Amino acid sequence: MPADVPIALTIAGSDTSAGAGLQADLKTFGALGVYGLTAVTCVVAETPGLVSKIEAVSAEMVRTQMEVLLKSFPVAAIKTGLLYSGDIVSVVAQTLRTHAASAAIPLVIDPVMVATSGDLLLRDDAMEAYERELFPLAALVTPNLHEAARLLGEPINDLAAMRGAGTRLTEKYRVPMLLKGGHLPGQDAIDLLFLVGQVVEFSMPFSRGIHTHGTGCTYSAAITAGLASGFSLEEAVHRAKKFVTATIAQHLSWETASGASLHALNHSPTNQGGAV
Ligand code: PXL
Repeated sequence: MPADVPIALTIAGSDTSAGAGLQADLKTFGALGVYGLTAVTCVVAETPGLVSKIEAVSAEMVRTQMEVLLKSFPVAAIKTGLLYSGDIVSVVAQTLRTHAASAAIPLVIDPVMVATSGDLLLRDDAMEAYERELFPLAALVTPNLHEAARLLGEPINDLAAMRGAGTRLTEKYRVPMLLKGGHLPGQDAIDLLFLVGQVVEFSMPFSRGIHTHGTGCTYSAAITAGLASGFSLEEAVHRAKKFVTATIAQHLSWETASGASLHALNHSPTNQGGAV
């Protein structure tokens, strides 16, 4: 890689099955020409669809990982994934305020609460810390519809509700929001980017019947890679949407010993939908 390769940092959990979490982030950064750094928040023992056990790293260790990296590397963009607990959310926010705010490094927050499998990943005490301490630092927050519904306290069942919810969330937190409509029924996966006073729609064909473990992580990592590479928020989302669609369309599959089928996103798609 040339010397001026951009650097992105992910602060996230480890997914043993490597389709989501910091493993997805690193693969995505690499595929998009960005050098990835990691600060691990927790370790999740899982296979796609089944979380067996989660164990947190201490909040102090999360702080130390971030500090050594931010003091040494010219980090161009940062993302957060699974932060697990209120203590970790607070420490991440404090450390970013001290070491990243003055450098104006854009922060993408993927407010991971629940896995695609439905398993709860984030502890309840983390919600308040997110809202009070971390969201104000964001260049972008990327909730899926379940997460957006939990933040607003109301269900979001169609595109019209999504538009209303995005407007209210942007007013509530005063930061750009990307609402991901992948869980709505329909032929297309529609996402809405709420910037101050403007809504931009992104739509790509929806691939049904594929286990899409890790799409949220991959999407926000690709946006972060775009920001690290100097693209505007809108352009970074546009390119990331194409990339994530390619990772799903070109997914990998295997058969297990018991005859079940396993799917994984292909984080090195040969055709990135024109994304690079
Ligand atoms: O996809 C959400 C997610 C994020 N981060 C980690 C995970 C998962 C889902 O299982 O394990 C570490």
